[in-house]
Amino acid sequence: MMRLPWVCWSECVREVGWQTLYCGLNACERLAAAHQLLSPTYPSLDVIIAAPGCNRRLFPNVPAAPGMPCTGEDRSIYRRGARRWRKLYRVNGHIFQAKRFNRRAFCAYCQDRIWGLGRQGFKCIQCKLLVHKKCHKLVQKPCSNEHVDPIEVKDDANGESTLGRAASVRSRAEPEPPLPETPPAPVAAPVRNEDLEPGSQRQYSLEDFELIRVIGRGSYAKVLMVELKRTKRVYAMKVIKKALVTDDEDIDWVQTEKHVFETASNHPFLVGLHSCFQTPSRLFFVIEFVRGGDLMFHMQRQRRLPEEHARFYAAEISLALHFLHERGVIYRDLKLDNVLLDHEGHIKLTDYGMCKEGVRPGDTTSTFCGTPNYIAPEILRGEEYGFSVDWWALGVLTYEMLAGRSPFDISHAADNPDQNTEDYLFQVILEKTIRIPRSLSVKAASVLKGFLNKSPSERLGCGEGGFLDIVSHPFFKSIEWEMLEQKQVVPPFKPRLEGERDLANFPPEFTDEPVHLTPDNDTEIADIDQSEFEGFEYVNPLLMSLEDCV
Ligand code: C58
Repeated sequence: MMRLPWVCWSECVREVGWQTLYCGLNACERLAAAHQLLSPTYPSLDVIIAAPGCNRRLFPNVPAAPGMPCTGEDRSIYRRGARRWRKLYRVNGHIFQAKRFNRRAFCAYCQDRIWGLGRQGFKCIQCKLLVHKKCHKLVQKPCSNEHVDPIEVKDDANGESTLGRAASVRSRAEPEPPLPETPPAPVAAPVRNEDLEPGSQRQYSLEDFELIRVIGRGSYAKVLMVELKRTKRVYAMKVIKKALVTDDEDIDWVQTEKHVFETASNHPFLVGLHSCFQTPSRLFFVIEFVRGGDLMFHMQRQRRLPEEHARFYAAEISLALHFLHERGVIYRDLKLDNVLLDHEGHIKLTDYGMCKEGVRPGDTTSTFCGTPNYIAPEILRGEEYGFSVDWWALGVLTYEMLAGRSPFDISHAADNPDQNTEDYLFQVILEKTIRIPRSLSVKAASVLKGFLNKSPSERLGCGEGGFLDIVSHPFFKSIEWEMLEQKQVVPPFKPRLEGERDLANFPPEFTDEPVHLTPDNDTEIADIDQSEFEGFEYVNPLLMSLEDCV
């Protein structure tokens, strides 16, 4: 086989994680394939990669070894902002992109409807042909249009909930078979603490923590309660398998999560970050520990909350959401499970894994994600959306607090297979008029109707007045917003906690889960492009100085 020199590609090809994409090819062939991608006539490749606005530049350079930077290559450019990558599938001249469709989409191959969660359909970015994912390889009709539009990239999610726990998920590409000849990329060597310059940060590693128990799990992450051995302080540790990040079409949401953590560290109602570190197989976010459990757990014991309590939580959550919105972040995953209570009973939002950053007022995005019961109608309709989706979710959550059930409670339909599906839930969210229990006050009914308006432009918090419309809503009349933000308002409920590590408020689901992490698997690690995670390590200087006080 012809040997090609190692080449660094432009910014747009750098981050793609070759090995997951060019299956069955060795490193040189993959480079050749990538090269051919840049001259769009490569016939045998059926999976290619592109970036929005990719301008097809090359680094005309040869690095010392694979994975090393070229002379003059500034790696920091690859980690800027949130960029979404899309995977394209080439069949019969079509270039298909995985997409989520609304209910009016039909497959050009089998004629059936394309609908459901996840990127269940493919659309040709040239001729706009729509097909099922499962049908795309069978398409015989050649593509009629050679023109390629630059397109935005989308990610998806699924899960299910009424007043039960449900995971928020992003769809990911089908895993490719492992490659035989992938040279393992060098893992950035952790800086040994004793080698640090005086005054610089110490880094953390897994050995610094004792793993106490599993407290939560999502589709991407496992969350542990841990103790920092040196100080005996307790933290929550979110563990993400790198293989899940690189298999995905979107490889930079981890970066977004870290940015949001950095933003959040300054707000009383958002969990802050202690540190980040990595092993060859995993990423670790060490998070300040919030001890009072979550609102889901609390609700499961209370059935429904007095209006006074719901008002307090809704108001603190509003301040947290508004803080994120002002900084260009859509939270996108507000649900009972993500609202934690601290030892005094104030709220803190956790899990920034679904956040969208860099959103300016009036900007929109179109990613399909969230947790089904909380997904706003505009997302389901496939429309562009903005901060409005968070106010919708706050409406769902406030309804749950006040009524003790979801506004889209479809549990009565559980026995009917036709009605026990996500499709049915989405249809209910899109079409059903929300019934407010008569037991609620007029003001409570009004605030729920305000947030649960199916039209985002008319929704409470989304009009001209923006956040001020929420602040001045009659339901929140008794709230002193400034005092509230200073944590000067006494919470209506104080979680019962006996000592630092009281487990009484923790969800019982995880009691039997083994707390250890499975040992690293060499073949799995060989497929990970470690350069994706360079610079992930982080230590929060504020929390560090606090620690040094003890
Ligand atoms: C709580 N719902 S991020 C357990 N789950 C989580 N807890 C915390 N952060 C996260 N202090 C989660 C999950 C995330 C993504 C995947 C899904 C689960 C957390 C952060 C800071 C405490 C927890 C319930 C709970 C709350 C408090 C203690 C124990 C359990």
